[in-house]
Amino acid sequence: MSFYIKPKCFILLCFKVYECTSELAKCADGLQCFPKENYCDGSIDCYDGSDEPASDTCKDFKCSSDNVKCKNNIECVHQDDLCDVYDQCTDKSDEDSVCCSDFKCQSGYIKCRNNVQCFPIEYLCAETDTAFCLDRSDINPEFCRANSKECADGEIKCKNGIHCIPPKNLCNGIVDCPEGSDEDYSR
Ligand SMILES: [Ca+2]
Ligand SMILES: [Ca+2]
Ligand SMILES: [Ca+2]
Repeated sequence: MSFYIKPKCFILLCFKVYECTSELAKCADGLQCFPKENYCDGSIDCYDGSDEPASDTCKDFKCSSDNVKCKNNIECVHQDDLCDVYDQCTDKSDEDSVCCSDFKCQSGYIKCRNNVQCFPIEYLCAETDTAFCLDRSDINPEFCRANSKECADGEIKCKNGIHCIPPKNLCNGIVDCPEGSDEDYSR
């Protein structure tokens, strides 16, 4: 008995009977699975393109619970992707500056200084030169200090007034505060 399976045979027999897990849907070719929320999201997931059917079908399609329709009424965009700087809708309506300035960020996100984009609060002055906000306010120390939260119970604020570290990270030989104040012996 041979355990070798010819690729073609494997694809036709095994993939077609392969069930997608609950958060996934089958492409029309019966071979691939794709995340359900990627149906009518404007980018092709299935090799056969069946997750992006003719626009009429997508127009009638109701987005799943965490998703909303783009202005073009064809694509769905996840709520987390609204006002996040990146265009998910091909018509860019998920980043519409008028809608975004009225848009309240969800918990865990804050508005950039431009009041348009939302970004994850942990990105606030994260140790990177790459800004998330188009106005670069998320890496502006003054903006970060104004928006930084109180440290959690038992945590210590870094000298920059922005980041918090647990006490065990103080003088442990590893720089945890971006400006290195946790390893500053003069402190
Ligand atoms: Ca798709
Ligand atoms: Ca977006
Ligand atoms: Ca440290």
